[in-house]
Amino acid sequence: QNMSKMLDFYSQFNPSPLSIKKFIDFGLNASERKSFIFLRKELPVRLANIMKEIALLPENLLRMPSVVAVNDWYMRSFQEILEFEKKEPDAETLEHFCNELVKIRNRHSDVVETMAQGVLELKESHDVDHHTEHSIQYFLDRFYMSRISIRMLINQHSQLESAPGPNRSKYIGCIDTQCDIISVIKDAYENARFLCDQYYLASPDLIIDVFYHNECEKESGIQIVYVPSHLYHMLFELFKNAMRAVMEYHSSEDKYPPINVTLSKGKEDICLKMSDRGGGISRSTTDHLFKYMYSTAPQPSKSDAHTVPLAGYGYGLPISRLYARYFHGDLMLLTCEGLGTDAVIYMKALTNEANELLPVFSKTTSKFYRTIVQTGDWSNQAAVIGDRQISTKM
Ligand code: W6P
Repeated sequence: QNMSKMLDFYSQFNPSPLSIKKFIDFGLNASERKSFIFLRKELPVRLANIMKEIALLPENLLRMPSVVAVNDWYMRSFQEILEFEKKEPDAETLEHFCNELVKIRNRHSDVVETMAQGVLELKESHDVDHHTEHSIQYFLDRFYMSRISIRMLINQHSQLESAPGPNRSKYIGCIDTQCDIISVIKDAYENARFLCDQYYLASPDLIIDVFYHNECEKESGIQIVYVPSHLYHMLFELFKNAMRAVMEYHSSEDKYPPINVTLSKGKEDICLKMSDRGGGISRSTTDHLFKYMYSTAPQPSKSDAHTVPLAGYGYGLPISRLYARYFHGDLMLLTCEGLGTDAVIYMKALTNEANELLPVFSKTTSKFYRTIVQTGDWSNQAAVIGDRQISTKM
């Protein structure tokens, strides 16, 4: 019907990625009216682009009740925004639009958990082959990234009015123009430590070291124009993992090696390295830490939730990496089994290079969902000496 025609129409457009610099210019100079006119096109474009990909998911996943629910939310929100296509941008419309955005934001607040539930429903009812798992990984990275970006747009719009004026704060929407990285680190550390103390009755100390490319910055400390809530999310996740590793690895001792955070600022990048001496993990395990299917285990029941405060990897790591990549940064793990793990967060130091990284739907996107997992062209098994069997090529 009309719905699928509108989806076809809006999915033809590519999303327009904004840089942090553009978000700031927008917040300082643009009127709410200008923002409205941009969003009433951009939001349907971003929604349609990802809804087209939902439709490409393996059929048996699409049938799972949780996935049906998520898809319904997207269709409703898409339609609600289309209501504004031809409206006059008067004060009444602007206020109505803002209220609708808040409604939509609330409707989608549990999307991550609900999608995870859908994947769980699939796992419990079907055998999931490698190909399906690969498609789901590919999709969820794009889907959650799309969601991060749409929420960013909604947040920036709904917080526009708080910006102008002579005693403007250092915030533009959820962007902090003087984000003090050290205090975000300390905040995330303290909150993770609280959970760690509750569970293990002790916790590792934190040591922070800072390195500057530009000596002058010693005075002010390392500041960055960034979304502090995104940085907090990544750090809290990394601290929980690091603390758990340290506490478990040194459980028979009464002293725990500290967690070291090394912060550095160069010309292009701001780098944050968190090193724990929690014994590391094997490379074979490391490969799995960013996989949604691997992390999708039945959640501990609500009743024993209080006993596992530093629980599981969950979706924490893959989503943290999306937050890092969203503005063209990255998150990496380097682990030495028997020693410990380094987790590194990279952020762009320049606001005009911190561009949104957005999934784009195109005719070729569906290929990624169809591609058979590549047949290996490197050997992957040790030969059994004396085994007479000769393996044949397909
Ligand atoms: C570990 C495993 C891990 C994941 C993420 C961050 C830190 C750590 N430490 O042992």
